Amino acid sequence: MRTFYITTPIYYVNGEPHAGHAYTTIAADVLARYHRIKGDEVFFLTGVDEHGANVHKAAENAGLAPQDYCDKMAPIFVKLWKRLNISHDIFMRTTSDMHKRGAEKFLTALYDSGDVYKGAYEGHYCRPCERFVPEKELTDEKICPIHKLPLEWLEEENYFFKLSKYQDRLLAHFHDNPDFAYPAARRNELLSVLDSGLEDISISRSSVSWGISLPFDPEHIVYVWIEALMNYMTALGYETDSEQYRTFWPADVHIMAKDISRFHALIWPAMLMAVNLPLPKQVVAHGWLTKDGEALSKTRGIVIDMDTDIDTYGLDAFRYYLLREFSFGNDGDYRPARLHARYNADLANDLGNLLNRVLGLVNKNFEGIPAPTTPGEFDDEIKEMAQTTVDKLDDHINAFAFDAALETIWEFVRRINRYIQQTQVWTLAKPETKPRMGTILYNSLEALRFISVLISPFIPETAEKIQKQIGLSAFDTTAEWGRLPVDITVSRGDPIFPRVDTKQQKQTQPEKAAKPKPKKAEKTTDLVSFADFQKLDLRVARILAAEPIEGADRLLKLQVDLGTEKRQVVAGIAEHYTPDTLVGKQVIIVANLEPATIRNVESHGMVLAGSGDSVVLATVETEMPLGTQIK
Ligand code: ME8
Repeated sequence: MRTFYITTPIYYVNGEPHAGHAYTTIAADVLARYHRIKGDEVFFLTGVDEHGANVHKAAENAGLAPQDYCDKMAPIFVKLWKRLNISHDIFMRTTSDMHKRGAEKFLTALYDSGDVYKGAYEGHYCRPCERFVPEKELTDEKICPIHKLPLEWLEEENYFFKLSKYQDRLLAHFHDNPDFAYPAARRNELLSVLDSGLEDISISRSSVSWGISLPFDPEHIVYVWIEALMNYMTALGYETDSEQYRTFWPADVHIMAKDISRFHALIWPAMLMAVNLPLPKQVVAHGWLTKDGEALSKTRGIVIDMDTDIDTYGLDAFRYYLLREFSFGNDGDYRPARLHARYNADLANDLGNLLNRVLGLVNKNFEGIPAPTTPGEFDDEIKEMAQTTVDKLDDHINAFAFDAALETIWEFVRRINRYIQQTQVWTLAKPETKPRMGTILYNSLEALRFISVLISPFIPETAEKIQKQIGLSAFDTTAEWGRLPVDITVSRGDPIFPRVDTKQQKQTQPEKAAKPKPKKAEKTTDLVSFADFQKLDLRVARILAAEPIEGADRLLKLQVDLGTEKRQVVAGIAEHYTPDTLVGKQVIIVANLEPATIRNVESHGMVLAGSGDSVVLATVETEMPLGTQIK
């Protein structure tokens, strides 16, 4: 059996967990769940980093002894992971005995390797990073390049690790394993650090008291970062060389944000090289989650209110939004209005309505799931697409492209909606066409079962609800066509994504971007004649490309295909859609609007969108030929 060991960072307990921590942990959870359904033996680690000066200080501020403080904070993380449906196998704490003993064993081995020496250290120190900032990273202002805070001058007697000695071996490792540090932007950053030369690093602190003593000199406390990295091994039972340790080490994936990839992809591998242990296979770093374009900061009030959004839309919508909206390696700006739009469009409309519709038709026309006796047009295409979706999904997940993975699944969801439409299945209830109706509904239900398997790593509660409504008694994780039994009773089909009251959303989500809407309603009571209405040429078009317009935050320049011609249209939707999410979408265009020049950009037509608390593009329920007229 193949094994898969995945880790998140162990988070500092000097503050409560926030949406940034949630993002990494949910992404790791998706990978763990995906590998489980593929049949791999999975070990998924998350946990907390409890030592060091910052945690000590937070304990003092809280008026608690450090251990008592950690004992109070750790359960807050556990509680959040439970709420977010995280399926970790271990919640690691660095104050545990297992970790302490394992870290001592590792430190002894490191010392015995001959790569540790004692020396004096003086330099510019960043408290939040708990590290000396190397000379070459220093600016004239002497501020931390990560935290942008002033650095302290610190002089200490420290133990050092000969990191510089591993420069060439690390370079060779990067070259032999192009995906070791991932994605490419991170790899290139780390390669340039390597190219500019590594300095030895201090691995102990004599000014810190909250931590683990060096076994070879108990006067010194191990530097919290060096200790924390070892947790990935101590958690498995490295100290006793346990069966679990031998099964799962080396880790397949260490996942984190880009702030800490140097520790994981340079220092940690060098430490492992020194003690002759295998290196983790991949160090993967995603971008920052921001709010209104700014770094999250509790003190500055830049926070993401996860609780409200989960209460309003449900956990799965929150998980879906985080993974679908942002491209994994890049920074992503969190916008409740976009969560709202995704909820309505992708979840409630595309998926929820499909399930409801199919179950409704089965209930109305059959006693339980009908047998697929009468093949016909489109059936083979659907079956093939089910398989290609599985394959494409695998490629995307292996590349950590969660957004593309979900888009691939949703292409299949939309294809099934179109299948229903193309076959006009609801018209086939007459006795002579009923066997064909049964076959189409069987295929649609089997497609929904497939979809539930594929979405289960991302939105596990929804996946289970779907299979339950289809009538399956135990969750079937196998993506093989034709496994759906016939004659079982489907349920009534309560909406899996019920309508969210926008008033409730408005109250709980005071949005910076939300502007009072002009009261158009009174005006629209003026009636127009049918002849006037007919003057409008509304057509289905596809967005081919989208890009921002310099100096116009609300506008996007779109290239659209109307079937017979291509057009450029300016749309005021930039606050609600990022360009990459628009490409490929079918929209409705007012094709005979007078051309206009908006901010020096020509616009030939107008894209229609629902415009209320959020802005959602108007589209057709299932895909239609480009240029189709809307009447
Ligand atoms: O660095 N966007 O702990 P930490 C995305 N204890 N991810 C974010 C984020 C944001 N705005 N903010 C935090 C430590 N994260 C050490 C780790 S591991 C051996 C020791 C996530 O509490 C992201 O995963 O500062 C980032 O790398 C991590 O939290 C930092 O957590």
